[in-house]
Amino acid sequence: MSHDIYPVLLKDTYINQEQYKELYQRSLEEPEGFWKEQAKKYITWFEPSEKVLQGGFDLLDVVWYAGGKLNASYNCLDRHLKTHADKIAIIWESDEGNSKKITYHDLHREVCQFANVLKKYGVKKGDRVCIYLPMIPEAVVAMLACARIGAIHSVVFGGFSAESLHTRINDADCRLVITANEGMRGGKKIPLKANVDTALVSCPQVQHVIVVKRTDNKIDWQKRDIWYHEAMQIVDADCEPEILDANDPLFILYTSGSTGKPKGILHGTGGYLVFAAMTHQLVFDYHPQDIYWCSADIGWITGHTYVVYGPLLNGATTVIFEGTPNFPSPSRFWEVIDKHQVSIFYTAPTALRALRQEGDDWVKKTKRTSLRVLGTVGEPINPEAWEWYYHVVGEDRCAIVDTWWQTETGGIMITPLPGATPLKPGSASWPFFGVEPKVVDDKGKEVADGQMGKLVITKPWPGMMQTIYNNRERFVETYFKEFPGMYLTGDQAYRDKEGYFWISGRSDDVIKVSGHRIGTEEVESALLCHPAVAESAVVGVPDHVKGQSIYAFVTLKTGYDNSDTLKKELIDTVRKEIGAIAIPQTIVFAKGLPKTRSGKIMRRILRQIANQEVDNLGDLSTLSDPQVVDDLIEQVKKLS
Ligand code: 7RM
Repeated sequence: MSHDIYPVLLKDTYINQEQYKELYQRSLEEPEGFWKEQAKKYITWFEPSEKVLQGGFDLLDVVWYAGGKLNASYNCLDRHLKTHADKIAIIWESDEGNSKKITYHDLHREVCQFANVLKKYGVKKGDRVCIYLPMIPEAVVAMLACARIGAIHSVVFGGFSAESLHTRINDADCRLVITANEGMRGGKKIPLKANVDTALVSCPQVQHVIVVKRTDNKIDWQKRDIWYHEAMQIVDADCEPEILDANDPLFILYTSGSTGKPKGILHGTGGYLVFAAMTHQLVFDYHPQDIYWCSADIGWITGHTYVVYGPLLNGATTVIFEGTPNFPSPSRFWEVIDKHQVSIFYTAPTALRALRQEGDDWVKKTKRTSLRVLGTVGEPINPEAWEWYYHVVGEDRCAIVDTWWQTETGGIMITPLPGATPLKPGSASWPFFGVEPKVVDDKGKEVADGQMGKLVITKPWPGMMQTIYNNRERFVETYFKEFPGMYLTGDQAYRDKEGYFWISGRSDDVIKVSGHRIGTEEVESALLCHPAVAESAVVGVPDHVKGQSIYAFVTLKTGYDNSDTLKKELIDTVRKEIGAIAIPQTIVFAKGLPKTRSGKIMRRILRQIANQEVDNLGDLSTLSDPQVVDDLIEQVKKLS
């Protein structure tokens, strides 16, 4: 395995290669001292913690910064006011191409006001608030207002359906929902408020819905609805931040796993914020004069940590982009970069692959001279897309950071640092400070360099989730049961001789479609909602733009025939049950599915069939009906 290595380009960064090695060593050898310093450096505490790290993975009793007192919104806002109240906190770039700038002073004021609105409608410390908003400044205001009063926000991505929203509102027992009348994306309207109304049909605990007016269109109005702009007029602008414990929860964010319904990943306050601020500063080499833009939606963890908390903790100017990469043209990203003089840009490989496909001219007609650091996240980046980012977008002058992390990890775990790490296209490279990843075999034994295995993290880090909301059992079972004492990431990887990690994808039944994390079982359950479907099995197949796409095998109940109409109905069912992001690219109607004699569907075989890798299907003798395999191979061939 030989790979091109690109030397480190940037000078005068916070961390050079020598410093990385030294500090990394220290962070593992002396975690308490190391993380105590970081806590002091990055966060303003009302009271410092008595104990930096308590417990460990053995007993699963990890507690970070026990006894420390702080407030997230105070750290993102108030503490910056003395020195730079007039600095721009948010540059909002709307779908239509308008922009709006909000200073730290103004953002602070709006957050305080909205915190008072929440209080007025009965929201108290520890209550859960659901946020179902487009990418507008009010989304940040809502998150920070919750944090200010100690309420726990649960942001639900605006692309999820009413049904998904309903499940999430109920699982977290949210008391209040914040939405917009409509969202705007790529010139299309999204009926957010109408979805909320549908979702709330059986959520009696939700007494109030606060509605931001994003468009001029009329919507249905319920007795429980309150206009955001009206509510804001009748509250005052003073709201003292609640003094919270480091281990009071900050937010819940739902994410898909290999089984069952989505898990509410619960993050605490102290550890999460220290990790968010530190990674944001060092991974992007963020300096006060930078204009920083992460294109992720706030409905995902990347939006939480690197659109909102990380940058605001560091007093940065963060761009909030409502639009899409190719509307009105594939130049949009690069035009926004020129317009706002963005110096740090963080996006997903899937967006880069889609734009690369449109040709270099869309990039080349823009300047991009402000760019210095370019990041990617969400899925492996193939070397071709990496090279394009490096040469065409960054014109060989920008550092690329391919950052590996998860909803569960809270922040970036494996990544180059701009001034420290020689780059290998396609590798997320070296672990961040305090993070000790290993690659192990099925028994949990570390494998040799160059050998593929399961990626685990062996030591606690401050950004790690606290638990799965209301489901401690599932937390233990999912992440710590297979290899006691280690955190199981669910990813496959190998480490090369120079210590670079190469993460190839999931080793469980989770797929990443355009960087969106989807559990195959969720799609299967959605398909089963259609009366014609007897059984379904869903696998991921490689897609040259989306990374992976969804491939569904379906058997029908007697009395139903396959047809294009039925296919459309199945697609509509998935759209309704989950959202457009989970729609299968291909649906194969099968006579039967390959099963073991005990009735277990053999996904490995289905994956191979979907990928048309059928030369070596392995031992089929354990199948209850080996015949079905030939039929499936036939069907798949016909479709391709
Ligand atoms: C941040 C985020 C997590 C899963 C993770 C991986 C995949 C993310 C990379 C990556 C290879 C990367 N959170 N993943 N980043 N794979 N290289 N740089 O995406 O919870 O939604 O997904 O995403 O499989 O387990 S997530």
